[in-house]
Amino acid sequence: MGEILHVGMPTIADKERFLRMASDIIDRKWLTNNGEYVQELEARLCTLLGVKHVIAVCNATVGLEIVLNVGTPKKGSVVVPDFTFIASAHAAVAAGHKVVVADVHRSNHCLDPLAVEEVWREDIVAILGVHLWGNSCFVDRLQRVAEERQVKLFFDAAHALGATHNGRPIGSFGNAEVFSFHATKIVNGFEGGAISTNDDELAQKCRLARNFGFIGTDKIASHGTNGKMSEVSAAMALVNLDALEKLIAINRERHDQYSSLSRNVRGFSILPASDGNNFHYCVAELDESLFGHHRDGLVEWLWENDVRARKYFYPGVRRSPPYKFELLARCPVSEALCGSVVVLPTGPSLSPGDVERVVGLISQFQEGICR
Ligand code: T4K
Repeated sequence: MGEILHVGMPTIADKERFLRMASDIIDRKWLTNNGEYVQELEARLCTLLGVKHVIAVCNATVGLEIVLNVGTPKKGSVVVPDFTFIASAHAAVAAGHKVVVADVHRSNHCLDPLAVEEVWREDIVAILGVHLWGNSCFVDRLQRVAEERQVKLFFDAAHALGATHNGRPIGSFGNAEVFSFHATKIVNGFEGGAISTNDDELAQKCRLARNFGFIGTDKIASHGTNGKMSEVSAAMALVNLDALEKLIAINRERHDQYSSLSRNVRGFSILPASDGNNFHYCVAELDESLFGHHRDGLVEWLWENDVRARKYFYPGVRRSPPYKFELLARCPVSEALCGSVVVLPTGPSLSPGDVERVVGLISQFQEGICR
């Protein structure tokens, strides 16, 4: 037994600096609603992502809800991948749309443009690609589908801060992209998110929607919600943003170590990260016929040994009760992944010895010397 290892243990890159910033916030008595740190974070992200506008929000789910609401010309259906965190679908519904699920591609677990074509129907108003695990989507092909069908294209980039596609930062593609600063993400702001876009009009609509539709103190220009980011979240995100490159480098080392050690485990392989990945997630696929055991048994064994591996994103969108109306949708790749993926603890809180321990436990389980 050792320390409990989690997927998504929060990183706090510089506690002292964060505490000084928290103290400033208290002294300034400006706690939320477009405060100084929120504005600084937005400016820093504009530079990092190479976009004209960043709108910081309270979390990615609300960020997605805002862009899917104000960024589509009318209500209709939004295509989402079946294999994603449920927030991608929930946001579409919260924005007043219906959900149409499409399958993902084996190579990167991201929305498959061919599957999008297969499920096409007249009422679709937007496609929501998800850069799952920091793997960039098939951006160009999705863009082509969106242009041909004259619908909007958005990206859920909750996993992808610091990742690139063909050398260009994720954040600048489609009509808008949305990041997460949840505690478990590569840049943690306790909670938080950001919308990035080059579209001036959309940016303005998102800013209004983030703050109930208020212009100034009394005038309500549009419908809106409370999507504001607090100053304390922005301060934490700023502190961690400074460590982004270092975090990617450490994640990459852990990823390489998992990949090389797992080569000795039959039927258990680490999903190769796409070019430009931030390596924040370490995702394994288990082939039951070669591994000799079901995925769930392995996850149980790891938990018994204080390794909190996860079955993300089981059971998939269409097998989650609110979306069962989509059960007839054919998603064979997602279906297989829901039964075979294991997400492993990684990040700076793990030592190389911890990675050895995790892979050692997986080997022990396979060899049946676990009970
Ligand atoms: N799109 C995608 C593709 C996403 O993955 C997500 C969120 C979103 C959109 C929406 O983003 P946000 O609205 O959250 O900004 C989590 C998170 O709540 C969620 O943010 C994340 N994706 C999803 C993948 O995981 P849980 O319930 O599985 O994780 P949770 O909170 O139990 O944390 C995982 C482990 O991390 C814990 O077992 C222990 C450790 N942990 C967690 C927290 C919160 C800590 O050590 N300290 C902590 O403070 O949902």
